[in-house]
Amino acid sequence: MTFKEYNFDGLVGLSHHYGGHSFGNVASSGNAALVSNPKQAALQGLLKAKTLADMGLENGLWGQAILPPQERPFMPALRQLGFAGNDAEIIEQAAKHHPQIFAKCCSAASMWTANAATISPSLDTHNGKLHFTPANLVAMYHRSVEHVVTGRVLKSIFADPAHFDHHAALPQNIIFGDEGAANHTRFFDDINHQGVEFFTFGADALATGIKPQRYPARQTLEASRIIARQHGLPELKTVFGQQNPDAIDAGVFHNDVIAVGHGNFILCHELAFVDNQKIYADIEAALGAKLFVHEVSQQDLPIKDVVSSYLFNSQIIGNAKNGMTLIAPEECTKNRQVSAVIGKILADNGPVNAVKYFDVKQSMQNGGGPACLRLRVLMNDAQVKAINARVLLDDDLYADLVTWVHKHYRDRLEIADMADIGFYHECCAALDELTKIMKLGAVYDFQRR
Ligand code: SUG
Repeated sequence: MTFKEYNFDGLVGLSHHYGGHSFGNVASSGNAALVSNPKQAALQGLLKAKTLADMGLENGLWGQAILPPQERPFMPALRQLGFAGNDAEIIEQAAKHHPQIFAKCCSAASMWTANAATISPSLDTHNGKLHFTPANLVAMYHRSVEHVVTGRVLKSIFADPAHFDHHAALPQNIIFGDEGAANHTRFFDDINHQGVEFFTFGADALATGIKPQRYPARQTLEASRIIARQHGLPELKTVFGQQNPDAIDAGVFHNDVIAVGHGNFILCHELAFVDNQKIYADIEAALGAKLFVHEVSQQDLPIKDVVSSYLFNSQIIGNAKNGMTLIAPEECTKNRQVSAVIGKILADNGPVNAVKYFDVKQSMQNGGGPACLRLRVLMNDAQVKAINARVLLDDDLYADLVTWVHKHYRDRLEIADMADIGFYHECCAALDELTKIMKLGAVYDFQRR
């Protein structure tokens, strides 16, 4: 069986806005209240996905798919918070009297599908099935409401129980804080063989070990352990490592803002982990093969530039044999030190030999780069065939989605605009049409009442 990696990119939702909802996400906090452009955001994301789909079609090395956005304003959350009446009354009360809570219930953050779930390919798991655990995202309220619909969407796409195993999100408690694939990287030497699953956590919530002081440690060791256990990963092929608390306090809220791994390669900053050398050694030992490491020093790239450029939130695609490509945010071209670091990455003897820049500025302004926008799923042909929805991105789906965005999205959105019941109806009409385009079934609450 040959396996191929599919990147599932999140389609940006109609309510994409700058709400300053994420404490510790320096980029998003700094841009709070900026006017957003949801149409441009969705088109930027789709163009990145389509470019990667075309490249993958040409070389046969990877695939590209799309995950849908969620329903916002999110009525089930508003009802749970005590707002009552019909939809218009709920929106009016919430927006008027509790505008901050209302805006959180309008967040389009599900677009960062790296946080949607943790996925273990069938090559690694105890029963030879592909395992999914939606992330509970408990650290931030506006994200903690995502997991039910995320689970529903994943079950709708990956429906066949012969191939796919779905778990519920972990309990909604900070001891079990889980941020999904943003803190999970799979290494492998041969794409068709068992790999090494590497979990990074911000703190051990059950111990008095080192922790960030200023900003929250969103992912806990306990959460990572549960996922490894329920996916049935062999101990010898699983590595746990702690994120450097100083980096979290500097705005590195997820590990994928300071490290990225692919195949037998890791690119990271010297402040990525509590003990970088031990982590490289543990991964290499579990891999049973050489791990190529490119570590960037604080001198070459200070941590504040790590956060402003999002260099480490690049995707890495391709393989060691044919060469890997860095899919980097355009912001990297604006910083001389970052350019010099990229020059060094390309010049060393590691697997990366090309870089391609993408404009995903609308997402970047909320602290989400190219790698945040995608969820990696390694599948064989039988698993791809078992997919139950129209999610694999080809010319036709791309054309349909671009037309759909042009038809439904606004090009200017402020928080106050979402307080209008008309906006909610606009979003529901658009999403209802989207479920038909993508053949998803009734995944949204407004379709199930
Ligand atoms: O969870 N931003 C997201 C960004 C997620 C990036 N994902 C990864 N690194 N994988 C977050 O902080 C901002 C929304 C706002 O503030 O309006 C937000 O949720």
